[in-house]
Amino acid sequence: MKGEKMKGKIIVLLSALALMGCHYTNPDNGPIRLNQVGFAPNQEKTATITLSDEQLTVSDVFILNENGDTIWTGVTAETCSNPVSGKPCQLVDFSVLTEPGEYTLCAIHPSWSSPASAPFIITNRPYRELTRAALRAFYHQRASMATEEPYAEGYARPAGHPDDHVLVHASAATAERPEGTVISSPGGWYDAGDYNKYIVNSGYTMGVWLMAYEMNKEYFDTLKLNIPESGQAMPDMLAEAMYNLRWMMTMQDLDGGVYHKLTTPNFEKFIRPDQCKQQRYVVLKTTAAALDFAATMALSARVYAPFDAQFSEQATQAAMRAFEWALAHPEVYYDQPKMNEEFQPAITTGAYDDFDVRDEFFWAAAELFLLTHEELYAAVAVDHMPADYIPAVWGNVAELAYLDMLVHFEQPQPASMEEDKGVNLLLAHLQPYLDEADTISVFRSPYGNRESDFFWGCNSEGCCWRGVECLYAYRLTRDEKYLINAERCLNYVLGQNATGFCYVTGFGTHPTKDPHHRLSYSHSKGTLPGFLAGGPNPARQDAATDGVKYPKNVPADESYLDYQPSYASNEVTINWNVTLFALSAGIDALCENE
Ligand code: G3I
Ligand code: 9MR
Repeated sequence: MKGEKMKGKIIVLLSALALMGCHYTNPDNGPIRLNQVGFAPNQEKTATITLSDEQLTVSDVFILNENGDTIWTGVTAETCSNPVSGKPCQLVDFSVLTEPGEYTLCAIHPSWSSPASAPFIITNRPYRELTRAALRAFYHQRASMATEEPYAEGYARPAGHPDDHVLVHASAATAERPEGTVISSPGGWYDAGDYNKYIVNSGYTMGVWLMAYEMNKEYFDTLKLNIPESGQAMPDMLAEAMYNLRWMMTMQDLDGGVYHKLTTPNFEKFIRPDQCKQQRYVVLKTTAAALDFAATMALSARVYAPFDAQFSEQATQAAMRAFEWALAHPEVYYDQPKMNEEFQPAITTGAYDDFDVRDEFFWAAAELFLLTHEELYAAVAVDHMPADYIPAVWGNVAELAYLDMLVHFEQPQPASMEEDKGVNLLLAHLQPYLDEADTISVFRSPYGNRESDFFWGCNSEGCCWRGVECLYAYRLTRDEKYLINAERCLNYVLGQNATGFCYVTGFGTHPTKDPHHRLSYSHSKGTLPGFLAGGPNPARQDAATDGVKYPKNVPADESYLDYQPSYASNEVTINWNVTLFALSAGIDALCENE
């Protein structure tokens, strides 16, 4: 009894001491993990406390307001173990807190000197700035032009890669355009941390982009991006995309085929665009490039019709011609090593290789059918309807077709594509992850609970995209659980995760700071804001690179280095940023309508 009393007194004392010191002092990831960007008043709000085997629970949790007053005391859920790492964690649910303001969550634990979370905010528009920055990232990625004030918002840089003197590579030579023919293919976005431009990835990016627009037209119609085209006839986000679409059009050869990429033979050094002098080439026309291009152009023809009829018509023609080329060349795959055996100069940059193009046929045919209602396209779509439901990524685009057909169900559909089928496939795909979020997840997230959740680009291709899928499910069912799980995915990339990083540059208290990004690295002002890092990747394809040293024995969900040379965990890419803003915009738009 005496011992119990003593223990009680010690806890009270510790709590008092800790309270006095309950302010955020940890410059890196403290033990309390939460969304560092903010919450809307009525959202679910949780934090995850990471513990150690020596101390499996915290004694108290409470929340302080800006004045240091305790405005909430709560309890933690029972200690459970992170299903990926086995580490003990406790979840705190403080959803009852709805008053806008800035707060700190404190948890008392004898071995912590500073038991506070990073400060977090509750506000009515939590993700508008994030969405805007994630979209403005694409302005920074623009090739062939300088970024200038007032648009560059502090990150101006000179132009590089005019791409008006691009050579046709031997692999892409035709009678009309023999090897060495000079073509002009300016504009578009740099793909990623590197300066090349790849059609397959661009196509996927445009698909997610334009579908996100259609899901949240009103939101995007009023979102000001401060780009040179702002104030013109179309919404800023469509104007930004147009910069890339116009480049994509230049990648179509006279015969309708589409070059796989526009690239230097080898990756450039970490220098500014204007310092890059390597010759650029357009390389091999592939089936995947033609089909991703066709799908993109068909989708663009629909979306831009109200704003630019001429472009819409041009896009329709380009889509049809690329599709026809693909039908005539159904198996031209991008096999870089094989290509290099045959043609010079050897090309060693990103491959975006894909040896199964059934899903690309499905997507292109579906988009062309939605646009033209011509039976030919319906037949090809039905022929290529996939057996499995696989989340959309650059190399598997079937789900984009499903989702686009689903939200346009008022239009004719290819036979055998009944509404229930598409909806059921999506919901069945999501259910196990939603169950995990409620039961085993220490992050309350439908993402990050399996080893297999961690791979190159998983922050986007896994996490943000799962959130976007949840937004589609919410739209189709209006069942709140899908919206909550979309929000949980966003919480995850914004800080409620195993590393404690907010994986978006320039956001949160512990953001990614040193991405594998030539534009950031070579800029005198440092890292550009609004970019999503690839994320934890236990495959560590970059482990042999100089300086890349992952800590030993870290679990899959912590296999991440905020270090520029780590291209397999810390690169940034257009296809990843598009899922980030599709998710944050979708949630923000719903917060706004509340
Ligand atoms: O498909 C297999 C899967 O079966 C296996 O379980 C898993 C294990 O790691 O690997 C899967 O393949 C991975 C593939 O992506 C599909 O996701 C490869 O290991 C992985 O190496 C590959 O990574 C791609 C990477 O290029 C290397 O090719 C990324 O998805 C892709 O985003 C990335 O793209 C690069 C461009 O080439 C160049 N520009 C930058 C860009 C981003 O890093
Ligand atoms: O910088 C390159 C990055 O954009 C690519 O995604 C990555 C994978 O293709 O490759 C990076 O380049 C590295 C190369 O592959 C290996 N040597 C180190 C390069 C980075 O400095």
